[in-house]
Amino acid sequence: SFALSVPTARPSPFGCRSAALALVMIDWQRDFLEVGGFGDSLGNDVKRLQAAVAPTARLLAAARGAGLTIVHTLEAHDKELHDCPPSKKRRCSAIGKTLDPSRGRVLVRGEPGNAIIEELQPREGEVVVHKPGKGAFFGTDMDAILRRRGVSHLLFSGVTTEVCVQTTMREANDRGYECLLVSDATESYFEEFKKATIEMVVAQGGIVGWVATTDELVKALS
Ligand code: TIU
Repeated sequence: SFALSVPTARPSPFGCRSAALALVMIDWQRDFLEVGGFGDSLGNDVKRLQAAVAPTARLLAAARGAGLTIVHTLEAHDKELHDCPPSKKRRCSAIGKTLDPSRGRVLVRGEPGNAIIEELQPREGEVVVHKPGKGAFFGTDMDAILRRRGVSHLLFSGVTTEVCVQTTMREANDRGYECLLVSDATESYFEEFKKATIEMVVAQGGIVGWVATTDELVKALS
């Protein structure tokens, strides 16, 4: 373990022991990034999310090199949708349906469309958390897994910035974790929502946490 420092993070310097730090990779799944998937079915321009894939791959490589805990999350429901509230199903009617046979059922665990994209595949020994909601702490073992490993500080990458990433970051912040959003390792279908999320995280002295870039993190991790 080593002392990690990001002196140029906003709104103030960020630091911790590397052993206390985890990289949280939120929902890098085909459902959100590919044409024909869930994000597309909601009317979004899914191509926008591609911009964050290469920076995230660099961040992931640096985090692995530094020996950080790596957690991958997936928005995924069980086959019977027992863990999908009727309210969610009513407003996202594609959930559980087969829109494209090659992708299987939408947002259902284990289906081809529910897999993490090729570029960011988890490795053996990394944590994979399936979550029924937008936040990764609701209805999961996320908190227990992190605490058991002595993790107190979290780096966030993923899609989409203002939905699953921000929800999870706020859940973590309320549980006492120190959270940093990696600004170019996250992306949204809405440019203005990503920008607003970044600004609201660091406003008021860091009311939700910190923001820094992949370059700043790679430097701190190497
Ligand atoms: N719709 C949207 O922007 N996002 C989601 O539904 N899930 C995640 O953000 N992962």
